[in-house]
Amino acid sequence: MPTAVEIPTSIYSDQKPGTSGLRKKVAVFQQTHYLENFVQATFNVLGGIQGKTLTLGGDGRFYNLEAAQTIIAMAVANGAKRLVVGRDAILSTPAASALIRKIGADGGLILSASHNPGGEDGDFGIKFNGANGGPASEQVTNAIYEETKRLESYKTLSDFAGIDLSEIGLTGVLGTEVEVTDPVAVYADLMESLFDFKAIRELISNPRFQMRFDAMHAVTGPYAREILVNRLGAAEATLLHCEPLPDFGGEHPDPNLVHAKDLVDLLNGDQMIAFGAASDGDGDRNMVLGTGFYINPCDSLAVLCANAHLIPAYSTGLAGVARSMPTSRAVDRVAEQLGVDCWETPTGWKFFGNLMDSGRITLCGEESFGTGSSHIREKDGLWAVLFWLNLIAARAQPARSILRDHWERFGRDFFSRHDYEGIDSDQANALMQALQDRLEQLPGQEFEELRVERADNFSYQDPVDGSVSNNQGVRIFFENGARIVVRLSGTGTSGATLRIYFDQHERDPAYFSVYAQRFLAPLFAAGEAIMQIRHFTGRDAPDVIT
Ligand code: VG1
Ligand code: CO
Repeated sequence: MPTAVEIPTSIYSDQKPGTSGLRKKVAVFQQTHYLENFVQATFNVLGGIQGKTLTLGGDGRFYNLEAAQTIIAMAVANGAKRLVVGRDAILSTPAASALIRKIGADGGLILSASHNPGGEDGDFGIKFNGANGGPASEQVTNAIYEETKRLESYKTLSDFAGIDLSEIGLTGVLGTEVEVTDPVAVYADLMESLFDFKAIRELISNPRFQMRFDAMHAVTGPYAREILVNRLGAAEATLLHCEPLPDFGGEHPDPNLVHAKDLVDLLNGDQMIAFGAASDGDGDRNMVLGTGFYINPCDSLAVLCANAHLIPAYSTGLAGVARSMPTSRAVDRVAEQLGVDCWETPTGWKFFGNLMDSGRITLCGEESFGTGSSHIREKDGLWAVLFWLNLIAARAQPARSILRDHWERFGRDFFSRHDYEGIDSDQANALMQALQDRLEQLPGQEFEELRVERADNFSYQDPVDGSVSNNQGVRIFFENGARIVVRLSGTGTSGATLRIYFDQHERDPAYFSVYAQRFLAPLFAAGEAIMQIRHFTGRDAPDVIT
């Protein structure tokens, strides 16, 4: 018979959540009390979870199941009323958000390190989402961090053998109902309510329209099978790497040109495949490809906004739109034409939550392969794929010409992000500090024939709760309209990752087909001249270019 017990603990001083939850190496999470401390701190910040309903699930990576059992025991010992857990402790991030909203839960815990590699030597992560289904705000994550530094004990169960998570069902443990649920159904039903499944089914049944979806051995496999194959009639061959593996097959489950190279090569090599897409570890990111080319996420967001009226769920129009600051300004042009507001927020989905809850925006996105809408409070990989399929069906045009038409209308916003991964933190901080020290002197100066117009360090004030987030990245604007943004990643687990974002608008169709890396080369040179990346990091070239 399980009994609730209180276990004295010692604190860890490194439990500060980053851009999206707490992410650490698996071995760090496996330390005694490490996970428990973070979970108890979260419960405490919520004012306890007595009588509350929570969801629980993750992306299926190594340590997912063990962590889930630990959390179940703690939730019971802390007096939760009801705990709804995805079968096998699986819930993609968007599915968790959908489930929280559907059942009116008080929140949920998501076990994921998203696009970070998994496996015993890989990363693990955990984050808390609130009753709106969205990531906890910065104030809440800061409060959790403060609580982890003063915690003295946590509550768990003794004599608890765990719950059988492999079968759907209901178990009472002390006063808590623990329900194991189908991780896919609520999400798949939601998708079916948003899009024209009939039109997509017809498109997919056309033998000339071939597509591939790459789940990268991560969580979206079962979701893609249910939605694309079972509900939309796609052939089994559509699914690539759709068997989830705890180590994601040893790969990096990040849908970009580098890590989803198999899919990119397929779309480049096989002229018969009209559409390709991939998703990340926890299913909230998407990459979309047409035959022989890739759609930059910033462009994807702009296209979705410009065409939203063609989709059943958005046929009455958009309340407004938003993008993270480093995302290109392509969507701003669409918003202007639609006559709706366009908000610019710091990096990370948590900043979109208040805008959606207050009805200010309907669609939003980030350059990091994240797009979504107010149907949930997370970015949503398969949603974006279905949106594109619905558009291709409604416009009876391939992805490529939809994008081309968009550029003809709005001009093309060339965009690229250069990542320097695993650099020494001191070097990265020195680069950022040197840049900030020079910010005021930059306007008027010329670098590689590009003159700086203004430069600043981005701050955001939330229009709903008034909270201010400072130091969200350095922005350098040039007189020709180009922009460079620089910031350090908040999702890595070793060293620092320097992210540099470049964008420039072009109206002349003669340039639309130029390769982005070539078009932006003068801006890259100006960036090097200003930041001296080579000098500070010793690196000659970025590790990842998108
Ligand atoms: C990165 C992306 C950011 C995204 C975050 C979480 O953060 O740049 O846009 O919201 O990952 O995405 P950072 O701090 O490393 O730049 V995911 O798919 O990990 O939930
Ligand atoms: Co993710």
